[in-house]
Amino acid sequence: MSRFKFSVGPWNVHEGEDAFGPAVRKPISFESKVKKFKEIGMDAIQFHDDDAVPAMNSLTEDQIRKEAAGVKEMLDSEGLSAEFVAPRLWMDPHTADGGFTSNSKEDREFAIWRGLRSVDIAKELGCQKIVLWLAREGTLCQESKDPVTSVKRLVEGINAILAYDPDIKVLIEPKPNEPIDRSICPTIGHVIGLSYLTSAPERVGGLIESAHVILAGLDPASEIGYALASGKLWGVHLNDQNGMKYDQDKSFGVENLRQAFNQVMVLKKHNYGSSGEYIGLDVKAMRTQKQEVCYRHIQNSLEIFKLLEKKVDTFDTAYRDVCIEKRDYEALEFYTINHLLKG
Ligand code: GLO
Ligand code: MG
Repeated sequence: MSRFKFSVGPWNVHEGEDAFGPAVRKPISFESKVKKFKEIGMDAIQFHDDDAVPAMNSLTEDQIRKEAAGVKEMLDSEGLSAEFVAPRLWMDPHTADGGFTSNSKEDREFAIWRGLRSVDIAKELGCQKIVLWLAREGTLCQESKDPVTSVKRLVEGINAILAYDPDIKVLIEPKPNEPIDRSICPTIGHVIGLSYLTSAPERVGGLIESAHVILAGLDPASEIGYALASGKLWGVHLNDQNGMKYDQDKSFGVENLRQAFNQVMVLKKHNYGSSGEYIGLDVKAMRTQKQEVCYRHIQNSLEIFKLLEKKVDTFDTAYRDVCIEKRDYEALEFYTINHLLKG
């Protein structure tokens, strides 16, 4: 029995469109996704602001809160919690040049408005976490934005969210590129550094996604360890990625099992989850997957995580220590691979 709690977002069951082709599966209603997530074994749902309150730009602040309260009732009736709300600052025409760091003052104000509405929605849904995946905060053309000004603008945006509610926590989800070319916050080190520039560093932390770390050419378990050592790992998006190419969001562990094993190891060993943090899965079904099996990637990721938990439990730490003592890391490496290969 896993001691972890798991979460997923409605965008993880999508219709299969990509940059070069249209949807290949039928849309599924939010309600039926939520029911299915519960059935699969999820404990919480991750939200974009407009997953909870569609077309929110045309609603008043009261209407937004009311709609969010309705979603909370639905979650309660399914026995699910909300993990976080993330303002979707990459879809709207106002965010073509980024949100908090846009060159347009009006568009920066729009981004902050969406950030504050995300706080309102989070409160209604009973959660304290705002995730900022900074999709377009960076440049496509380096000369278009001064890098110092951009960092200051990002800090201003985060400060506005922190000032709006004293209980809210901001989790930055770093990603080095895609859709932006040069991101302001490419890694968790940048996130942690940035947290100390804000008005409430103790309320600014990170959410690490395995694929984003691999896209930065780094190792997920090491990045997770760095954030844990800093007391700043408040969310994870586990998935997998075949090298440094487009963002793939593959099922957890399907590309690099040893790397996945080491992520589970560090999370378990250092008590991730003991303050209520979730194991979030940010996985996408392959485009080839048919309608009737379009949740398979979530089921697989959960199952692989749990199987790897068992591998962590049965990892012979006494033997590891002997190898360390003798400085025989070839032996340790062989043992690890052999352990993973055994049924
Ligand atoms: C994309 C991100 C995205 C975020 C989600 C929550 O690369 O991983 O899926 O995690 O929008 O903000
Ligand atoms: Mg993610």
